[in-house]
Amino acid sequence: MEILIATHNEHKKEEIQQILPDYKITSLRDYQLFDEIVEDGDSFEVNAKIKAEYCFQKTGKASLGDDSGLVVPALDGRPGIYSARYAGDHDFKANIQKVLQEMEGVEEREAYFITVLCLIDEGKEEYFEGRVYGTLKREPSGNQGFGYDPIFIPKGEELTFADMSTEEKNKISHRANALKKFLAYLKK
Ligand code: ITT
Repeated sequence: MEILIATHNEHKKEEIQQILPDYKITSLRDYQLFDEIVEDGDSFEVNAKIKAEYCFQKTGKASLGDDSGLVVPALDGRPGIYSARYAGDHDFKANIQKVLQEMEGVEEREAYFITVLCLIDEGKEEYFEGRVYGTLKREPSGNQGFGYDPIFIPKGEELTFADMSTEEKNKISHRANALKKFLAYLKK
């Protein structure tokens, strides 16, 4: 069975494919859809829905939007829904530097990643949320993964997500936790 992910982010597509090996995971690129989707919602839910709706309207296929981000309570929840463009548009290094600068001298280093998935199909709109809690390292470490992975150490671990193999990250990540709920829904 195919699951169409409303994303331009190939890292996400690869992670989702690894987490759901029994499904054929496709993305916007596979449908030659290169428009920028304007994610101007004020929550992860709204943005996930915007992506899924765009995809469903264009293809008529059951579409899954993934809106994710890093939430830092000591920064009043930032970067949050602004994670992709916090300092520069998908400039992972600049975004990490901005978070580290804002966290200078801050002792409370708890943070979490969140993924909200929105499934849109004929007459259907469903949401699935996953989180992973952890702490922020003081300098980046590792070169696996993407985004803020080099500064995020999941609870109970010593390595950052970027120090881990994709397989290890995918066992415990926010995205994996949301996809588990999605799978349970599919199997209902
Ligand atoms: P699409 O909208 O096309 O799916 P995107 O990268 O813009 O791709 P988001 O709007 O969900 O996706 O933005 C998420 C940003 O949050 C992303 O660019 C990363 O900086 C960060 N992020 C999301 N998931 C992450 C993960 O698993 N590890 C590290 N950073 C992540």
